[in-house]
Amino acid sequence: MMMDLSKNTIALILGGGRGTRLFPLTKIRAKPAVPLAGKYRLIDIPISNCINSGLRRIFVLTQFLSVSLHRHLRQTYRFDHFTGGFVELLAAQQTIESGTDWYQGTADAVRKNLRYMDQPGIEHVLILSGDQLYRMDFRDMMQSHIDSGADATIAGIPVDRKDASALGIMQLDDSGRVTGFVEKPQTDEEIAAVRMDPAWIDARGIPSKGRDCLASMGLYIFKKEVMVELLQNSEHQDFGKEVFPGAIDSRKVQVHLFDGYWEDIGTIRSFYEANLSLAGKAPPFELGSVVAPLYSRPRFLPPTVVGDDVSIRGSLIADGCRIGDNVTIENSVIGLRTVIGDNVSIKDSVVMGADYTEDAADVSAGQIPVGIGSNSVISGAILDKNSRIGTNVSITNSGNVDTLGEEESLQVREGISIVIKNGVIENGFRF
Ligand code: ADQ
Ligand code: ADP
Repeated sequence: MMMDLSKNTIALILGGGRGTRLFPLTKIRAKPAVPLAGKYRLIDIPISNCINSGLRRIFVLTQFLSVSLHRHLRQTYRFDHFTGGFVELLAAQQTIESGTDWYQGTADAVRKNLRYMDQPGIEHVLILSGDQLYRMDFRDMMQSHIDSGADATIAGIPVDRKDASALGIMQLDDSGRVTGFVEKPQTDEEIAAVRMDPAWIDARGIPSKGRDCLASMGLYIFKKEVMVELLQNSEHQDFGKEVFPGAIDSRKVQVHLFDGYWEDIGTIRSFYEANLSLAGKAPPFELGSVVAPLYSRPRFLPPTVVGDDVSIRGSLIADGCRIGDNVTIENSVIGLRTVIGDNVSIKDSVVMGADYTEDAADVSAGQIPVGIGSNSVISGAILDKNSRIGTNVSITNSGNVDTLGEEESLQVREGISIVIKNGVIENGFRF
């Protein structure tokens, strides 16, 4: 019989520290609220995985009491009275016991909210990251956790050595118990100390394909009382840096192997590439899975209207868009309510769309309307929501700039041009 997580498990989604790696997308919103794939938000991924695994008691930990995040959660995840389910936002707050600090790290964020785990019948706590794209049935992970009798179970995925230095790398014994844990090993010696024999991975039914490191996916199941003990009796700030390295000798920490698509989307480049990978043929992650759907806020938008002589290749087009004549869209994501003028070309870009549909009458004289004006060319860019791109604009980063701007409407990070939320780009602007 399938595991039932509905009564004995709580999920805690780590919604993000300051989110500086996703600046400027996170400058005015909490990371979990960042739009993804034209109509979702980052937080929809872990929450959908929870719901599809039968887990409906969900806390989201965030640094900012973000209005847009709160609204999205409130309007989307409404469980009926009989499931006992909830999605609740726990923002870093000042309390007498925990002081005035923001969360100092992942473990500290959980420590400051331990009292919410103290609910009758809760035996396990599932800790998830808020900035990853993957689909997992947490019941399988719970099965491994129960079968091995572990105090804590870490989801692990084989990776190449070149990816190891950005991740927590684990060494395992033959029973799958974690015997070594190094957070983000940088030197060859550090990696050698936790390297696995690819044959070990092959022997467990996962083709290693030469991958000789086992990375922590940042997804953990703890026995609740063990987690409380580990956090209450230490000052550890971070799971990867301190809690696991300190716990593996005295506690039974096991791995749950996973080998599906899994992508960390915590940086501008990985976020951009993950969005575009969803737009292509045979995407690595199926947005439209029937067995494990991806949920988001239901909206009542009209179908997208497309003009004459429009060519759309390898792209996602969300609802409520208005696309003019003679437009070319290639390898791009076009988000909700995007307005595109005539003779526009969009390539390799993530256009997030708009929060509202602007009537012509709403645009005052001289103001640039929301959307992309006629005769503009956009390539290699992220256009955040409600941006106003004028006519005859070219945003192609023709000079291959890597980083630009802090305050301007147009910024560049990791070689990707970004027009910030509500940003305005004047007619005829060229970059
Ligand atoms: P990182 O992703 O580098 O490595 P971290 O920055 O701690 O670790 O973020 C983990 C998750 O927690 C992210 O979703 C992040 O947004 C969130 N987070 C970070 N600080 C937070 C805070 N103060 N309050 C709330 N949420 C916060 C981790 C592990 C590695 C593992 C990778 C896998 O440490 O061992 O390999 O995840 O991606
Ligand atoms: P972001 O995607 O940048 O996080 P938000 O979700 O905060 O953005 O959306 C911002 C816009 O959405 C606001 O300008 C606001 O007018 C509009 N909005 C949508 N729903 C609501 C609502 N229920 N209450 C108030 N404003 C809303």
